[in-house]
Amino acid sequence: MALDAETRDQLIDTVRRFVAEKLRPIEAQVADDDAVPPEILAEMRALGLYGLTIPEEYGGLDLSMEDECLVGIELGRTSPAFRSAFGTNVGIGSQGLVMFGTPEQKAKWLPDIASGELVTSFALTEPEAGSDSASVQTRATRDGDVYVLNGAKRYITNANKAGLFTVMARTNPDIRGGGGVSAFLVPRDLPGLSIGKPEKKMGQQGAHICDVIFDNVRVPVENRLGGEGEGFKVAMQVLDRGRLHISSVCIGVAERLITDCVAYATERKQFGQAISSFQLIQGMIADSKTEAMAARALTLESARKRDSGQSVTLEAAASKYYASEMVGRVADRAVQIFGGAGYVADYGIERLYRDVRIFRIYEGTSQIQQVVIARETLKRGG
Ligand code: COS
Repeated sequence: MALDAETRDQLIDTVRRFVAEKLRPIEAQVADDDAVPPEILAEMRALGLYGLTIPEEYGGLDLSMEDECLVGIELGRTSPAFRSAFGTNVGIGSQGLVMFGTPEQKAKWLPDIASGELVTSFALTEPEAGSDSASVQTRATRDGDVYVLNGAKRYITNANKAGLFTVMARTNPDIRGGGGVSAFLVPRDLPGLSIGKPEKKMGQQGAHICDVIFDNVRVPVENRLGGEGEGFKVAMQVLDRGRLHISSVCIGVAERLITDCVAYATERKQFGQAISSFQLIQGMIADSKTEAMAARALTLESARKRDSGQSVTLEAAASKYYASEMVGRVADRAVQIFGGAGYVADYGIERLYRDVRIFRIYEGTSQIQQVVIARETLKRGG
């Protein structure tokens, strides 16, 4: 549901101030500690950030895709690790339940997801099923009124904090592709479910990814999300939405970096003048600005299309492809404009340069987005 313009503007203003006043000052500390302080997580819960996309009847704000992207852009103006703390509740960890859950499933879990009491994770990727996500090998074998889950998931965001996982597992081993896969809502406390240690990563310290291991985990039949064999399509539709959300964060980071570049280039003097007066510096700023504007236009247009009820598989892939590649170029130019200062830790530019690298990989690599864009374009005849 779309907020009225005034409420939407108030929300965006509140998030912008929270980012500027509370999050930006502690970016470096969060990266050093590899943890977001508990009092900041509590403030995020109080602001309603965990429930941005959860329907109002379950305590969320029920943002439209466009409004979610506008908030995502604001959240992008700081270290992406902050957004990640509630990103799975807003996106891939909750949206399968929101889109395909039964009324009973929704009533049981969505209120706690919206409030942030319950953190959710999306468990699709496996050691042998990354881009080829239809080939998941985690098995779910029916045994009376339970499914018995066995297997391992990899690089699962927020797994170490999650109380509920949306797990894609193979219910029919005779069907090799997505048609043999079903989705399940799996509470963390079921016996046999264990979590690996957080991986050491290139960037986004403070956000964690871990393995999730299932050893004869008995999941009640009523926890299946959608019908048997529908799990892959659940995952793909969740990702259509998630890819637009990630695009918006890429835009926010790019806009922040451009602002930082302008401030630095205006103040930094070489050859007796501010480096912003040099046309070669201006050229980099112009390229970054133009590309960030293009990504914003593409993503918001795609979000509005989704809000009007249309399929956005192509548009979400195109937005994610363009916005994630764009922010990589913008971050690279930012390091160049800052020069030596861009390479040392104090200025935070090298940290954002590392942080944005994952955007070209998770929720589908750029190459997978190209595959999706090409397939959809061929299907549509142009
Ligand atoms: N919405 C609804 N249905 C979809 C869909 C979408 N966005 N994408 C695919 N499907 C359906 C297809 O229509 C097809 O249905 P039928 O069997 O009824 O025809 C089925 O799902 C299988 O689709 P497809 O044949 O395209 O599957 P592929 O195995 O070729 O793989 C890609 C599709 C590569 C696009 C998919 O595996 C993918 O997105 N991979 C990347 C996964 C990813 O993002 N991982 C990150 C992990 S989450 S952080």
